[in-house]
Amino acid sequence: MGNKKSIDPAALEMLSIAEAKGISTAFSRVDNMKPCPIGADGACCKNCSMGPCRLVGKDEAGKTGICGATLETVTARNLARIVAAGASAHSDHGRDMAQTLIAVANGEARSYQIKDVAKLKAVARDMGIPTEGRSKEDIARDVGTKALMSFGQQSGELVYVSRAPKKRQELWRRFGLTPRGVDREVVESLHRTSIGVDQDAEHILDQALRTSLASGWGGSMLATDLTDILFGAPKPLTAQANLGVLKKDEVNVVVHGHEPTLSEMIVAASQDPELVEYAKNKGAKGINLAGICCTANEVLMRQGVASAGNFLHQELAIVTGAVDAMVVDVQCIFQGLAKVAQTQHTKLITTSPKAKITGATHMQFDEHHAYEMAKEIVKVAIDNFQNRGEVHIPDYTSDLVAGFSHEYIEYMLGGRYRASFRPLNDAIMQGRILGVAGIVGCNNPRVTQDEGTISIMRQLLANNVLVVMTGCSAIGAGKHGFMVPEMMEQAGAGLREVCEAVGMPPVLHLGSCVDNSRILTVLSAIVKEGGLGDDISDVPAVGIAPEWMSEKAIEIATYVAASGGYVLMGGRSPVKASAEVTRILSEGWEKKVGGKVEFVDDYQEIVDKTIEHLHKKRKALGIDVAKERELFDMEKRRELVV
Ligand code: SF4
Ligand code: MSK
Repeated sequence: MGNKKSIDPAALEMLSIAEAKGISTAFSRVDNMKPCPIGADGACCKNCSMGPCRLVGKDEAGKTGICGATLETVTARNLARIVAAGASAHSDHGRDMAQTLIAVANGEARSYQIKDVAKLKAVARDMGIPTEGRSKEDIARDVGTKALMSFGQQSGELVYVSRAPKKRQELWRRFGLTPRGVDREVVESLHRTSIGVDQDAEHILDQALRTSLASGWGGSMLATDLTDILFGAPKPLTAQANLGVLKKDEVNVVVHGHEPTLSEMIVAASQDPELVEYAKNKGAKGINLAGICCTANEVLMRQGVASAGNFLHQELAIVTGAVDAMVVDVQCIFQGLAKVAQTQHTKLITTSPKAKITGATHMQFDEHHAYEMAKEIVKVAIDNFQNRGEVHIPDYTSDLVAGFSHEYIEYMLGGRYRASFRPLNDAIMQGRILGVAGIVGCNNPRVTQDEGTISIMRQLLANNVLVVMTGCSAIGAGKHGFMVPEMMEQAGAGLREVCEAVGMPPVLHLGSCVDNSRILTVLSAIVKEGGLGDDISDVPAVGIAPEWMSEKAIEIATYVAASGGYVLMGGRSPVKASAEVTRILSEGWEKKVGGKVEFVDDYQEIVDKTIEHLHKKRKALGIDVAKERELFDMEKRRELVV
């Protein structure tokens, strides 16, 4: 890893301005804040006031808490709590979407419509809700209610568990890992990890697996589906990314956070002729909307709204002096934004009833009056345009193609009448595509911004690995120009041939952090299509989060492993203190659930391990020798189906 703060020239340009002006950002604060090595490695317990206990002694006594908790127990408990926090963040997002859908169905949130009726019916079918002869509102009310019930469900199985391959469902049942209810699993994790409850590392980590599944196949998957129902399943569209998307002569509104309910309305408000006229009267040429983090991904995937950048761009966007309002909801929002905003004219506006920031203006969002609220917020930005001081927008933007929902991938591969994953499975079986890698996750100022994402992706493409992306990694790839069809040039010959035939780029943007659930759906569809085993753990696929920082990233990694996937996380391991917990996450989980999580801080090693794993899976499937392309007739196709 390099010593540079970022490989993005726009970030470096803004950082030199921030430095010259003495503006503190995460990039500068990281130099003054050394991580506590005890906490970083998972060896600190502060679960009761007999401690905190720091289990760093050389002998057994030094590795035992006052209550007698061992290093293994403490490290496992810490990880389980990280997973529970991540699962609650994604799932609470899903809960909000369910409540919005019900309000829309009841006619109480008139700013929204049910845009994707086909998806509504597909979800209803999966939930066992009748659709025949019913209005979309009635179906939506039942879907929203059933979704909401998943959170408080006390027993049985979450409804989306049935979407997983049969073998996987049976495995979860066999080990008692099937999630019962979203909230129940999170609460049980917190209970079991409090002082004096669950004190067996493997048993604690089993609950971490179950809690993560409650998000992956529950809260997160619901968030994705319900958002698609309300705002439409994404389809490919072109847009732009990086700080250069801000406009000098227009009112710039930046939306940041995770939830799409307000930002979708802000998209509409920014195009409202009355407000555009108002902006012109104030001396601006128009209203320009851009996003940061996953709110950006939500409106990018569905509306083509430009992304001003990923996680570490949030403060830099304000340093440009061109952001008239930054509107935030929940998750991944630096408290430091308030101080940076004070150095400029920018209005920082918090909107969620769950999140206030000292020093910011709070305009609480209410879905029942969503459009009016969005107009008020945009008006605040317009009124602020004339207060701008010095403006410096770095001249960097890249074009990108986003909007690959799993539905669209199926359509893209098989065509309108025979939507199917068959061509992808065939390409993997023939060896044209070595396998699939999901590169996901955050930025982290402890490593060079975007370096891990880009260097790993570049090598995997050259090795014929199809790359799917979400979250801030996806924005990183977009900023560096990797999400356009021309990037086929970076792909190996086999991958390139497939991409050319299908007409798809070799790097697919699948959406926001909750949309990692789309990766689970794609993997299940690949298994169902046949020829690549009968469980997700058989598919040559790897998940990678090179620059992760959030609890949500650990939770995603855990549900991918629990679903049978191999996950490589960059950076420091939060379980490094315990060799036993490190072993359980790797060998232990691989033996139990077929997937595993490993922390590897060298990018080249991540690439090497990925390629090695894909070959290992191919060998197990008996497809490790490249075959010539063969046109399959129906009889041969039937033989393939297991
Ligand atoms: Fe120490 Fe045990 Fe209390 Fe943790 S729970 S702080 S290990 S005494
Ligand atoms: S926003 S969780 S920094 S990906 Fe989803 Fe980005 Fe990570 Fe937040």
